[in-house]
Amino acid sequence: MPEAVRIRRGSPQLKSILNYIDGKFVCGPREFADVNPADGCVIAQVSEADEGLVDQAVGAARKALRGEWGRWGIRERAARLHKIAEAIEKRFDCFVSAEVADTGKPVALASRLDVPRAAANFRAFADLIKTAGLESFQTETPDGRNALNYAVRKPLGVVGIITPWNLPLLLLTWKVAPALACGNAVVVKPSEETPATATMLAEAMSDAGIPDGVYNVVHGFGANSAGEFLARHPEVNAVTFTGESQTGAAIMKTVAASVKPVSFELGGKNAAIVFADCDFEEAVNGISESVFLNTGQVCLCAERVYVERAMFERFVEALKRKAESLRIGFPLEKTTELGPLISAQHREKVLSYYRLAREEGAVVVTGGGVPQFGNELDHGFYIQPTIYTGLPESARCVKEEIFGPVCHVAAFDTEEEAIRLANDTKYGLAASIWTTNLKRGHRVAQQMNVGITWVNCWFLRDLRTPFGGVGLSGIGREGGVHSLNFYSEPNNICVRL
Ligand code: NAD
Ligand code: 6OH
Repeated sequence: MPEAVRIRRGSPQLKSILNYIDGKFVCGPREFADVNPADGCVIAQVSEADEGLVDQAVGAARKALRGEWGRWGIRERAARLHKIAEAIEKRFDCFVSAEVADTGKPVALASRLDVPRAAANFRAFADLIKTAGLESFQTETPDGRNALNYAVRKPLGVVGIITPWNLPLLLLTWKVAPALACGNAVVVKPSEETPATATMLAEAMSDAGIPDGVYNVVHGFGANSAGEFLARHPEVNAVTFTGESQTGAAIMKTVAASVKPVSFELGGKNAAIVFADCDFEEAVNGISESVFLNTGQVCLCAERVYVERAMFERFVEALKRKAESLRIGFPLEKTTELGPLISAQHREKVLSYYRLAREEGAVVVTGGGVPQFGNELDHGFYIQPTIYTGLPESARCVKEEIFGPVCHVAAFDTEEEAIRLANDTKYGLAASIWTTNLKRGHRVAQQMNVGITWVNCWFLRDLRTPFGGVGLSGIGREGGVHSLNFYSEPNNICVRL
């Protein structure tokens, strides 16, 4: 099998990233550039799939369902999923370097979060599919006899998986693993910004003995490109998507014509509530991580921080010190804590919010601009971690998802007010609550209008738990048995006894 990411002839630095269809790397008719956000250099040319190639990928997936993959039982599939996890770990350093080059995220972060989670995703769903049962009911009939109802899981068929650039391999495998555990074949469309690791995963699939056509990769963009071609393909049985809420709306329109199930993990404008009775240091560190991790490019990041008035100034000062101490730099430097944003275009969007915040009357506590390095990092898409105070709750910067290393901190006086402010959003993905009062922690958590609430922690994940959002933050839940329920169709069998 050819290498997933190849050095292009005549240009030793430039790689070529291809589509992967039916176990082969395939060129499309056009190419686009893959840019390293840390220095703005083109690191690869990516082959874009046209509608014909997307159709071939879907056809390969359909064929795989009719082949040995479709005949394997749960035990065999689960064993192969464990092998995929091992194959990822075998290539750990390659996955880390590719993810760092594509996203600009710090090598320390990719090594501790993205790549280990990719392997963990396969292990978690391999184990779960072996133990997850479905309900059964003994039904009494009017004539005094009985019937037995039980359900079995059937794969959906071909699943289209469309993913974003912020945690590319983590979020892709979060969907591929349960889809394969349930016996589906998949066609994935990774973000055009981060095509490398989805392509490298093809090699891990091959190492693990996953039959050709079960895992296919098509590269390209969204509208009128591979993303849309995949979503509207009549032979795709379901679409699972992670990305912006507006994109979710567009995909929903596209799939409506062929009526398929969708699972959407979308944007957020997440709140954190910090009570004066919190463990101060734990809260400052936790909020700092929840605002700045991955340069604020995690859907779960807090962009609205509500702090009890009694300690507002002390907290803002401590968070400012923390933000100013974050080490911005080369992603491959082990001590780097903050990398660049994903692209020049995304930095322009975040900077437009930095400008808007000032127009809306914000007090700039720290940041608000672009750092200067005096070296090649000045060509990267770096931005300062930024904290604002003083905005009215109606400000666009308090209402709209920015997706950068930025938060607005506001004071509150009562628990009721904090809950009202946190819930005053069209989104509803995640919240965090910081208090040492156990009863208050539970009480407030249960009133959060979101899919995921953390108390005295953030982004602490157990893969068996439901994950998703309410409102503009998504449709449905994935995680644990929720994923199995999305990626399979129950067939209820009623047997007259
Ligand atoms: P995006 O919506 O721009 O793109 C995501 C994917 O959708 C890409 O692969 C893109 O090519 C594709 N796409 C775009 N338009 C399409 C269309 N019309 N039809 C089919 N496919 C299309 O998102 P992004 O900028 O890559 O990621 C950032 C966003 O993702 C943020 O809003 C963030 O909150 C959200 N996100 C949410 C979660 C979650 O779990 N809720 C996780 C990560 C990111
Ligand atoms: C969004 O950017 C992060 C999503 C995280 C997950 O989906 C997960 O499973 O941890």
